[in-house]
Amino acid sequence: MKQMQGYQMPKDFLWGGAVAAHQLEGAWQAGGKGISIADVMTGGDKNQARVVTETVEPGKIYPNHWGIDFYHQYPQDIKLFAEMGLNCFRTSIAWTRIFPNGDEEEPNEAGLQFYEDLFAQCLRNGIQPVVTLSHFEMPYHLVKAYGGWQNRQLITFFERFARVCFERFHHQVKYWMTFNEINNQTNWRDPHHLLQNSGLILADDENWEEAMFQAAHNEFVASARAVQVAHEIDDQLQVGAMVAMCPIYPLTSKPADVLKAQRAMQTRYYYGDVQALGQYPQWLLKYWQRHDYKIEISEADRQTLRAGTVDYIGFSYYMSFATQAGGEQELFFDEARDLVDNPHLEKTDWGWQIDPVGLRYGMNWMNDRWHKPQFIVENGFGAYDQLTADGQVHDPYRIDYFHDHILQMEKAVVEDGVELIGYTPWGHIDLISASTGEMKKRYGMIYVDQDDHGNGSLKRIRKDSFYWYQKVIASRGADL
Ligand code: BGP
Repeated sequence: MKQMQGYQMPKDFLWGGAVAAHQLEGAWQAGGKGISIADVMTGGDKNQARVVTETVEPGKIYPNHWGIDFYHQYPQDIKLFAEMGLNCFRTSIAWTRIFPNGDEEEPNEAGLQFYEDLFAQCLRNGIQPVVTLSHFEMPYHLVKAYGGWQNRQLITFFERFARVCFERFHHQVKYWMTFNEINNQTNWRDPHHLLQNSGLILADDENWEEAMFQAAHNEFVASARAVQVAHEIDDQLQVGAMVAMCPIYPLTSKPADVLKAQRAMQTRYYYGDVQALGQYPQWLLKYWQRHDYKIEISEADRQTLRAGTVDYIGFSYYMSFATQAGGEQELFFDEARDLVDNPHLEKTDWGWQIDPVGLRYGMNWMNDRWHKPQFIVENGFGAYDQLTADGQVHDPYRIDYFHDHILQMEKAVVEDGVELIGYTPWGHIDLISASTGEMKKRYGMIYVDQDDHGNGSLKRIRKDSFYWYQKVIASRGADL
């Protein structure tokens, strides 16, 4: 295993773990919860997009229905997180626990109570909750009855949801994020991802790009309203964006490759431009013009975007990509997905290219561009873990991954001066994979005994990485 002395992070640095409600809570119908988009997505296979069903159909597998039963087991789980040394815990609030259909006037008290109790348990254990409002789990009713985020009415519904959460939890939760990986909508046009990110179900002849731009715009306005509302309620609240940071490098130094990589970065990160800088970049306005896209943006929207810029940039970091120019085709959105393997990098079993230096690169890139504090709210290594005969899980590969990434993170902070609020590795307790619906794609430092079909004792077992991270946190990042 690697050993290298890291830098010590400041005393108030947040060391945590990150999850999302639908990937671990289970109890999909408890306490008056409504049906979310995650509830109608079946389990998938490795690297296969998940299937969205019209309703919950008997005989199909819906792994989000059971998660890892965190809904019932959280009191003990939080204690285990405290034993690990976490001082923060990122989770999301399932919108459907608070507004089961999304468009009600009044919230569901049982849902609010659940989160109040969960956050209280965190605080009792010295753990500060960090909350994402919408993490791939919007009410399915808003998809079916309103067409998802293409519809401006959702701005009102989301604002109401955000207000209720800020009012109820502002004494317990300081750091918030609005939409998880908001920029992931650019990358995918398959039904699973369009639904997961923006609640879009499109007919074959609909222009996905135009729909995606409108949906993203409405989310930007909703997010900016949420920032404003949070600050009205409590000026201590910090509301962040959440972008998926996957740097895209030019495969070679050929100018055409470099230009293509630059444009791929522009397409992926214009979301951050809007949320951090309060306006759309020029190249995108030109792009809409050329394609004759009519995106409904009012003057009031523009003002809202300017007034509701985020307080910090939350981001996930798993991998980087490379790209190369080909032919004369127009660059940008479709081509932003036109990615090639980087011959200098290795991959996980799911094909994600492992690039610790890319984390430092991405942090510097965002710092130069958006000038906001940052918060690494996801980073991790999905792997097949083995429960061995000694009843343990030995995961040196995960320790190596974290070692290398945390070291680069520390360099970005100490050597490059990036302001970083904290670090919450993804799925520090095993949970359901968002992209595949599998349980066997494990990220945790805590093993959960359960298979892809929901069979297992649900017993929690500390992996080797648990003890390693415990030691890292105890030394504030110096002992890697
Ligand atoms: C991010 C999501 C998470 C999470 C993670 C790992 O995109 O915000 O919800 O699941 O990636 O991805 P996966 O579970 O598909 O391996």
